[in-house]
Amino acid sequence: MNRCQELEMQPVPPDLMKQMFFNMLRVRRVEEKIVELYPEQEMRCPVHLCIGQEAIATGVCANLTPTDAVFSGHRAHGHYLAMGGDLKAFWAEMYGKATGCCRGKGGSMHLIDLNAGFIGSTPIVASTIPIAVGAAFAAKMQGLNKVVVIFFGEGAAEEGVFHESMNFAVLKQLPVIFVCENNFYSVYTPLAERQPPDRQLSVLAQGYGMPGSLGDGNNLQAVYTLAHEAVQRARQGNGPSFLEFTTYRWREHCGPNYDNHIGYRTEAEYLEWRQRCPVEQTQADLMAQGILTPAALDTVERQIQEELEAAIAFAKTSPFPEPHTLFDHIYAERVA
Ligand SMILES: Cc1ncc(C[n+]2csc(CCOP(=O)(O)OP(=O)(O)O)c2C)c(N)n1
Repeated sequence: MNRCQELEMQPVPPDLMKQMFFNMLRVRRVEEKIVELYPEQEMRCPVHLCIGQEAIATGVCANLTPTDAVFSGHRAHGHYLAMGGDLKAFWAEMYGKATGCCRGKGGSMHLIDLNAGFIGSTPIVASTIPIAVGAAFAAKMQGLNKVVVIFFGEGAAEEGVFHESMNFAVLKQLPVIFVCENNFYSVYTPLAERQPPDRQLSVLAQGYGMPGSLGDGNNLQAVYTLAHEAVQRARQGNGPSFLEFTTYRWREHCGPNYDNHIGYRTEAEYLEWRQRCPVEQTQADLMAQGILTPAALDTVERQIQEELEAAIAFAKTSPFPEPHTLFDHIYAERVA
């Protein structure tokens, strides 16, 4: 199932590796907390967890700044957090509160933090791809030095608009990076039932006229390295790139539980990927190289827990939106 090409790994500065590891660990702990609290029935929105896939969000976003722009879809928590999305506003949104990043009206699949360059996520599969390309077009027309990244699953590459967007991005040489998180399943349907076995998405992208690479999405360093190249290319005005990363979602498609027992995938396959946990692999590598110490890890784990507790308390004690605001903020207000 792992079809990655061998990548000549560029050295990444140790401090940056450590910082990316901490960010990835934070995404994991946030989602584990969702798993823990979801049964309380206070979060009433569907949740699509990215546990197992965190290295992609973290490694790609480490190359960006808040003046860049990131878009995503239904599995967006990692992307929002990796861009530095506000944690309190995140939790408040999960609880449907007025202090949430969509004023409590969106839930898990509608996350926005403009200050962090996280322009937004929506659950309609592939719907944010043309919006990201439009944002890249606007940035180019305005002469802004902005890179746009769109995260999506391999299922989104089966939508027509994906192909139109790829074509347009090449035609206009836009500063956009298509990041496909290939976790091999679209809900319960495996890739083999949806796409031809000998057609690799990264090669398809090359057919559109942009560089397409395939990397191990569970290897933080590999993700960072491939994304770094693509971001530089976009910043230098050399147009779009396509990055496909293989990975695996551990939990059910939608919800906090495991669903291997229902038969669309095997427990053995899950266990094989579980062995390749991006968090544990990076932690072991950094420890072996002396970049990470047990004491530093303890400190960060404590900081993450404290930050999480404060954010959850904020969310739980925040008010629900007032009923009369239901139809507010549906459309952007005209500025001047
Ligand atoms: C246009 C559209 N079709 C179908 C759905 C239902 N749906 C929600 S998520 C999903 C699977 C998408 O798979 P993929 O893009 O590979 O992302 P993953 O869930 O694996 O992260 C589907 C079919 C939808 N939300 N939008």
